[in-house]
This record gives sequence, structure tokens and C-alpha cells, in this order.
Amino acid sequence: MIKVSIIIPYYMKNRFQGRMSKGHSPIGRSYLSDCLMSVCDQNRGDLEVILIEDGASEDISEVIEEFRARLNIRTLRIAHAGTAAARNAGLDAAQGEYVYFLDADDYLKEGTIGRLLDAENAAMPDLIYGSKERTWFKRLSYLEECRMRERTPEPDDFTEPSAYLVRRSASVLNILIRREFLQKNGIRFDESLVLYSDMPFTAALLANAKHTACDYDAVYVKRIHNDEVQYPSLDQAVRKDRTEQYVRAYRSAKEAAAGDEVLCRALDSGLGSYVLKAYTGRLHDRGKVVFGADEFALLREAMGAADMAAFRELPRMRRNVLKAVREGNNRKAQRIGNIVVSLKKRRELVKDSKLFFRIIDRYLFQKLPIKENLVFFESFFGNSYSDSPKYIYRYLQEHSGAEYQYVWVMKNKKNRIPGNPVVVKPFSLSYFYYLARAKYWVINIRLPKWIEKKKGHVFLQTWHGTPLKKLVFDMEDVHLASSKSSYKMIFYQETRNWDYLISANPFSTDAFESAFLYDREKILEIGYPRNDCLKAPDRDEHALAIKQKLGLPLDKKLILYAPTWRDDEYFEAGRYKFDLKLNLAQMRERLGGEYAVLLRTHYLIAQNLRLDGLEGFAYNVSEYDDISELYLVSDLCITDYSSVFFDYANLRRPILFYVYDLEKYRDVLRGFYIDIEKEVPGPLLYTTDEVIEAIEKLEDVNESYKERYDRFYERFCSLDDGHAAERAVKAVFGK
Ligand code: C2G
Repeated sequence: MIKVSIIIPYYMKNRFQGRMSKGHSPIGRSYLSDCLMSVCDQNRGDLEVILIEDGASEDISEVIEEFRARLNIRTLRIAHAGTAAARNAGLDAAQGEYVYFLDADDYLKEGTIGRLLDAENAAMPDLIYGSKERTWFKRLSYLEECRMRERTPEPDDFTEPSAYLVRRSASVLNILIRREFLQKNGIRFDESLVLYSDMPFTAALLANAKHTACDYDAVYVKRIHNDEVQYPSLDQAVRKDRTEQYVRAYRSAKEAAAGDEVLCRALDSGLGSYVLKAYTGRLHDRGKVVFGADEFALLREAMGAADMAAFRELPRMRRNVLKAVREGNNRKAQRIGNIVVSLKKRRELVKDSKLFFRIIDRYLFQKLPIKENLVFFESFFGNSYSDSPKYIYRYLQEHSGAEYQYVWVMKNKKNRIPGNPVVVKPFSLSYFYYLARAKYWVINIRLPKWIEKKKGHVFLQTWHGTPLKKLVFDMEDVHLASSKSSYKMIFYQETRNWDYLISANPFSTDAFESAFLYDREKILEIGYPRNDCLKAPDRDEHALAIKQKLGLPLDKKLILYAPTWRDDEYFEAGRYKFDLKLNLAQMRERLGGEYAVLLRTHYLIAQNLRLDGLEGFAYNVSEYDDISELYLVSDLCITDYSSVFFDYANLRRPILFYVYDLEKYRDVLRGFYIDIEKEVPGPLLYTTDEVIEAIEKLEDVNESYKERYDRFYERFCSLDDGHAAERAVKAVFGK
């Protein structure tokens, strides 16, 4: 006998048709896999899955086939008509004693259905509900995270179904609903609602249910979409009819509630939140609600029927917004709403010292004409004079020196840059001034989203590495310290400002196209200017001079250890932690006679690693400007997932991969573009011992990786011939 029919509507479509990220299977399919896997995890033989495929959706037959053997699964394909229609089709097909709605982009915690069923009692409840958690992450990461943390305690109103269920957005998710009860009361979804169809449905459930039961530990996991550009969720989608749909759903929910006091109040409180979002919140900011006279009239009418007692707990200003809407005074509502927003903004801005300069920039600098011969350079947030911007600058200086004026961003202004450019501190007044006036921007990292680029500016984005780790739109989950919700959207807007993007090889061109959703035509596939010095005829003399400048031993071989950063280990946005796992003391013991180590942390690492007791063996070169010069001085390189090895391979010197956290980094944090186990030009090592052994037997390592190295070199390094800066300058400056 089928106890529960799980109804899963599936509709996913990449809004960027034809520009599907290449790095992994389309997001919808991996969401669905997680969803179905979580149903398998329920470990019950009395479930049926009814999957309703929207006809306009991406093909998911492969995923379904994968699960056929493990799940009792039926599929229905319907015309594109929205979630309500799909769920009704599921209801018609269901055979279970209970029905249960699950969205294809969400998943269940282990044992959720079992727990809900355990709550069933002699009173034969019509509804049995559990709780919901929200996450940004795929199932495996979420489950891992659950093991590490305590759950938030049960809210006071959890056992009051009307109050609790409507407060959590009147959603039908995570409720076992007795099928007979639905049929007897003729409860179905209103198919004319594309958005908010849950609200009247849930209201009808609550108004008609005689008995309910619940279990807080039966958890439904709602996955928040991080890609509003390609895969916005219904909540994130921009829709003209949002308010009309909301008000209609609210009205019919009120009707269904049929005077049930708690239910009506919960619905009114939801209406209040919607109105406040429109006047003071994010929906308003991001244009998700189209908000004109028609919308106002609808909200006014709805508010007119609401019970003001539902808003008693709100702060006074917000209550006044609602009152003004109710009185039909839109201007007043907007005025108060704007005050609420500006107070909120002011609190944020007080903390932001750059604000004053930004205002001057907008009203003064932006109005000044662009200077045709001014070139603005920035590398790694002003941390260094380095990377491709440095080599492009040098080339320009040498070949067209007097024709241009140059500006460099440097955090430490004492750092001397050859050629005496103007040096500005990041986000200082002069930074804004020169950025606004310079025609050319040559930059290797992202700029803050509020930087204004005018017509006439030419932005050469050099980027900073051939990607091993997946980037932006190819990342399924975003684990960064910065905002997970807007990361992809902001990145997308930002990349629209890049007029040119440098790529070191055809592989990077493909990756950048999918990762940045960037137009191939604008990519300069010319090799990396930063690698010019690795192919320069005087590179050995140059290396010797650097060794002397840095006081490095001339009689030892030098090992460069240059790991990358971890997305989920941070103090705050832009300041990451690093846990040194390579045991340098042990290395000194066994290798100290022949070798010394240069430790180079990534530019996002905010910790200064101490090397006490390792003097004469380990040197911290993290502050040194240009890692390309460190490549030149070193005899071998150890890295992990950093793009460093793509560049280092230009020297054809040995590379070792110390990847103690490979599984987590690859499978949870980022994902890779290439198969690290098969394609990188050196061995993967997991302990300091293994690293030491590989160094002791370096000849053998070189021998066994020779062929792979050759293939790798051919694929990733063949454009780097020492003249990439020249090609960049010709393409952008026409020189
Ligand atoms: N880098 C460095 N020191 C390190 C690691 C990196 O100076 N210990 C520099 C190198 O020039 C490297 C660049 O920073 O190529 C980018 O570093 P990655 O470790 O690859 O990481 P990330 O900054 O996330 O960039 O397409 C490349 C990706 O964007 C990766």
C-alpha cells in the first residue's frame, strides 16, 4: 500500500539560452538529483514519487533513469502552465493515503517523512507538518554543516498550525496532507495564480482541518538560489503582475479562512509585510515589484479589509506606512517609506568612510572630461605592483612612455614604482579622481559594484590566472564570505563593464565564456603578460638579482610553496585565514642541507604566518610584490589548487601538489575545470612525508610525469612566448 505520494513539479530553464555554463551539468539537473537522492534517503518502501515535468523545461530524462531502480517514480509531462497546475496534476495521479509536496530544487533531511508519519495518532490527523530550514548549499554540504551545528530551538508558536504555517509564508511544503481530506473538501490549487498559489491552498487546509499533528525535527530543506541571472526562483523573478497575484491570492486565502481569527490575522500580517517590502524593502530596491497606481489601488483595497491589530507589534514608522496605504494616501506612504529606507541606509553609511568621496565622484569627477592619455593600473586591490598590469605598464612605458600619463593604485605608497607614475591609495579622493578621468583602466581583479564606468572609458580586465577552480556561474554553490545572494548577479553586471578580457590559452577562453557569461569576441587570447618575464632572454641574471635583493641563499635550491585560499575560512569578506599544514620543521630536518623554502600566501590571506625557529630555511615572501619573479628564483614549486602552476609550468620546472583537503575543496567548495588526478603536471601529495619523499626522489618524479608535463605545457603554456604584453597593448591601445 502506498502511504505517501510525493508530488514534485519540475520546471527549470536557463534564461541564458545557448550560453549554458559548460563546467557542469545544468543546475536544474543537479538540483533534481539532490532532491531525489534525499527521497531515497527516507528509506521507505511505501512512497511513490510523482514527478510532473513542465513541457518547456530542460530535459531531465537521464536523471530520472538514474533513480528508477531505487524509487517508485512516475512521470507526467504537462504543458507549461505553472506550479499550481503541475501540483493539481500530481493530486489527480496520487494514490497514497497522504500527499506531500516537494519542490525539485529543495530536498529533505534524512528521516523527515518517517518522523512525520510517527506523529500520526489515533485522531487521524488531516495534516502533519514539520519545520523548514533554508540553505544556500547542496545536500552533501548541508548535511555536513548540520553535523557541525546545533539547530535553532523550536519557536513558541510551532504547535499552533495557523500561526506557524502562515508566518512561514503560507507554504504547503513539509505538510503530509490526508488525501481523503482534500477530496472531501474539494481543495485544489488555483491555476490562475502563477505566484503565491500556496496561500489560498494552505488557508483552506487550515480552515478545514479537524486534527493536526507536528514534529519539529522533521526537516524540509529549502534551497535558496544563488543565480538570479540564469536560474531565478519564483521569489526572485521580476514579474509585472506580482502585486496583482499577491492580492488575489491573499483575498482568496481570506475567503477560505472563513472568519478563523488566528488564520485571518496571520494572513493580514503577511499582507503588511508585503506592503512594507514594496515601500521600504529589497523588493522595492531591486525593482522586483512593479509599483504604479494600479498596484497601489490593489494594495489599498486589500489593506482596507485587513485588521490593524495584526500590525500592533510593528515599529511606529512602519505602522504609519500601512496606515497611509489604508487611507489611500500613496504619497504619504512613500514619504514615510523613504524615511525608513534612508534611516536604514544612513546607519550603514556612517560605517562607510568612502561614502563622502563617492558623492564627490558622482557629482564632480564624473562630470569632468575623460583624459585620452591617462592610464589607470591596479593589481590585486592595490596590494602590489605586479601581475599582468605591471608588464603591460612596462611595455607601454618602454615603447610609448611620453605619450601617456600613468596612475598606479597602491595601498603602501612608499612602494616605489619605476617610471614615477602617480600613486594613489585605494578609494582615496585621488583614486576616484583618476579613475573618473583615465580613459584606460588596466586591472586584474574586480572593482566594487558602485564604481561608475562612463562611455569613453576603456576597461582592460587582465584577470589573474588560468582557472582550475570553478568560477562564478560555473560554481554550483557559493561559499564565499561576501553576499551569497547577489554574488553572481553583481559579478554579471560588473563583467558587462569589461571591454577586453585577457586569456592565456584556449582553455581559459572557454572557461571565461561560461564562468562570466562573457562574449568570446571580446576575449584577447594572447597569453599572459605576467609570464613574459619567464621567457625573457635575461631571466637568469634577473633571477640572481632578485635572490640577492631578498637575501636568499645562493647555495641552496629553492622550493616555492604557494597555496591558494579557502572560500569558507575567513575573518570577514576579503580577509581569509590560512592554516599552514605543511610541516616546515620536518622538511628542514630532512631537506635543510640542500633546500630552502619560500612561503608565499595568497593575497586574500590576512594572517602573517610566523616562521620562528626556521631561520635560514624558510623565508616568508608573502609581502613580495611579484610572484612571477619568485617563480624565476625557485627550483621547484609546491601548490594546491592555485592557478600558480599554470604559469609556473612555463619554466618546465617540477611542480608538486600538496592537496591535503582535496575532497572538500573539489567536491564541496569549488569543483574543478580539469581532472586534477589525471591532468596536472605533477603528483598529488597528501602529507608532509609524501612531499618530502617526492622532493628526495625528484628525478623519478620528473621522469614519470614527463609526458603529462609535455601535454600540459602544450595545452596551457604555448601562447606564452614573452610577447603577451606587446599583443595586449597593440589590441587595446593600437600601439
Ligand atoms: N598568487 C600569489 N600567491 C599565492 C597564490 C596566488 O601571488 N600563494 C597569485 C598568482 O598570481 C595567482 C593569482 O594570485 O595566479 C590567483 O591566485 P589563485 O590561487 O589562483 O586564486 P584566485 O585569486 O581565487 O584566482 O582564474 C583564476 C582564478 O580566478 C583563481
